[in-house]
Amino acid sequence: MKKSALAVLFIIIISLFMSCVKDEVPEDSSFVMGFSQLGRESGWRLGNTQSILNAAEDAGIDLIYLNAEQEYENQIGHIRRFIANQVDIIVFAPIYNTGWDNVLQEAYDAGIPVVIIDRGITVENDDLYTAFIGSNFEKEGERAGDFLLEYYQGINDEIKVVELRGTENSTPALGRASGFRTAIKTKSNIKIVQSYDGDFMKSRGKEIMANVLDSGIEFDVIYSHNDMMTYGVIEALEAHGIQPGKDVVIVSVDGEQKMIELLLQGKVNCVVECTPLFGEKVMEICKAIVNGERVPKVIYSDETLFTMWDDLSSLPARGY
Ligand code: GYE
Repeated sequence: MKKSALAVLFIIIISLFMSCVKDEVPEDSSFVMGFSQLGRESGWRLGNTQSILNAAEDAGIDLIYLNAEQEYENQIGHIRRFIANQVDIIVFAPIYNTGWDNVLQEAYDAGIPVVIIDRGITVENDDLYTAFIGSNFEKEGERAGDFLLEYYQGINDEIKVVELRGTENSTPALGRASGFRTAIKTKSNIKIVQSYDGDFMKSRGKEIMANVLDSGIEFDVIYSHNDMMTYGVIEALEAHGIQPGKDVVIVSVDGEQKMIELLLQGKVNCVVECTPLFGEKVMEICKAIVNGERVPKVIYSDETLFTMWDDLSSLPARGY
């Protein structure tokens, strides 16, 4: 081969190599963060992803973002890929509570710190992750229950609650179920008569509500673990000529903009806030970890409750 042809070939190979490297490890990096998001199942989730992407960009952190599309196996694969790429830190929102010990041991052995965001995990050795940033789901469940205690104050008839739970074995579903039970235990006439796995999906919310109505089960309250399922519940109730928020008391969790509007319209009675907008916090904590600083193990977001009794006229746009 001629020398000039060889030179051209060399340049092509080098530029191909550079473009591959660029995909995985962006230039000018302060440090590289691998981020595995669990899915796109809700407005909450989209808001959370955007918050992380924006905050990483603002902080000048090089982010490798992967989405698991609701598959646990995908998330395991993401973490292994981040380890192989030797990222500086791994951030992930785990779809389930359990099943992470082995892969996190691999990250630990590779010396890569891991920050858990949004949903928590249970591992045998808590040293396998450095910090958790997200919500206190137990408290959210308690707030939902406390609202009912107030709403039914002085009423001693039996109050029948139908519960729609989030994804099985996810910490928001576990905490929102258990916190709620803790709160309503203090008033013996409020009872959960049915509880269903709605997987945090609008379609499941609608389907479950339609089945409940067809079955003729009596109920006074719907407690739904997230806004998406609640949208489905509302559609099914309205299709049956039942007025949500009036004929049936509705309690939802998340506080998406659309849900606050339904609260203002009187179609929902109470919305427990769960904020997805903690991207800046994640970047701040990850920077500190990469710089070798000590950080708190658990960092909860500040959250509140919106009810039919509140004046929400000056509530700022929710941003999700
Ligand atoms: O409530 C729900 C989303 O993990 C807290 O996941 C999050 C939950 C949120 O699908 O809408």
